[in-house]
Amino acid sequence: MVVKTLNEFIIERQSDFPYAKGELTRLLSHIGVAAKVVNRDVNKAGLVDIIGEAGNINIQGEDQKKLDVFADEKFILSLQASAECCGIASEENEDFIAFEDEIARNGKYVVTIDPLDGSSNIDVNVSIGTIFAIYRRLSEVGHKAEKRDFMQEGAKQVAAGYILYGSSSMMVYTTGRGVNGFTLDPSIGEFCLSHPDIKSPASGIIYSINEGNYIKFPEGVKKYLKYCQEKDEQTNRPYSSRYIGSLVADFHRNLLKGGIFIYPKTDSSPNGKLRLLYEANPMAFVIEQAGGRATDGKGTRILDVIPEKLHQRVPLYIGSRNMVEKAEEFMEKFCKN
Ligand code: AHM
Ligand code: MG
Repeated sequence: MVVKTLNEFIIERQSDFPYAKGELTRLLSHIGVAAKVVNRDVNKAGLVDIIGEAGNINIQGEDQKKLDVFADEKFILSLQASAECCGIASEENEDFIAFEDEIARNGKYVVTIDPLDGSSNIDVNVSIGTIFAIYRRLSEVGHKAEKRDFMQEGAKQVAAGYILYGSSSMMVYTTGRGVNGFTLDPSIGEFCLSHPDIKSPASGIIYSINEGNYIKFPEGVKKYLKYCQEKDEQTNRPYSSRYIGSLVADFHRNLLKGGIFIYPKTDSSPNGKLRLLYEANPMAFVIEQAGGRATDGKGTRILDVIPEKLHQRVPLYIGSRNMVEKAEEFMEKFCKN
């Protein structure tokens, strides 16, 4: 069987964009290379002394693990070396980084990235991931990136995707023309096209939410969960509850099998937990391109939210279209504000 590598596929798809000069192509392939480097270290994390906390607390007030730091560095270096990216905003750093060197300043794109998502799962050998989004810069080419380059609504993304470091590792991405998935073949060290044109099933039988927070959930979410657990043969209920605690892994499973992932606002976190720029927007772009839906649970499309802060959080309802719409119905009915 002839395999198609990520690089071959990216180059082949360049012609989808009539005026493309290969810049986005190069940027995406640099992300693919950094993903392989991070994957190698994720895989040997149990063998060498790179597991454990680095001793820093990141901007979100959470413990930063060593692998987070490693992944952050690798992606930053790789994006800078791509010569197409003038700056990067990472979940792990308080402020965005505007590359100083002249080559990078001529880059037309900026990247937002969660270099290692699901970090609480690193030291227990559970799937983790990387999430990225690419935007065309607003500031002038030749100058340093500015904050406004990163503060664009998700609808402006030109590409987005994720890497899942799981039982096998995968890269899934979109450039706004469908969603494609590539599995890393370790024997040849290449991501190979394994999931062409991924479609999100309109409905599924999986709901994913951290039910430990139940008592703090909005009434609409509590009622929706009850609905998921009730018996109804026509809609295949009760649904199954599946929650890994790594957004990439939970999202990926639901994307392939059909399901809904919810991280709602709670009494203690009025905007939920997940970050708009690094987590919600890229996943929302992917799910919409696969035919699914992503909103804040109150009818606002995630991709239409205008960012006000780099590390802004947003409630996230994402997955199979019919399931997200049903959850929104409950929110509409039981949560008036
Ligand atoms: P992280 O970026 O610090 O890893 O946090 C994000 C993760 C997501 O992957 C996951 O969906 C969520 O946090 C789980 O949160 P919780 O443990 O509150 O359920
Ligand atoms: Mg994260």
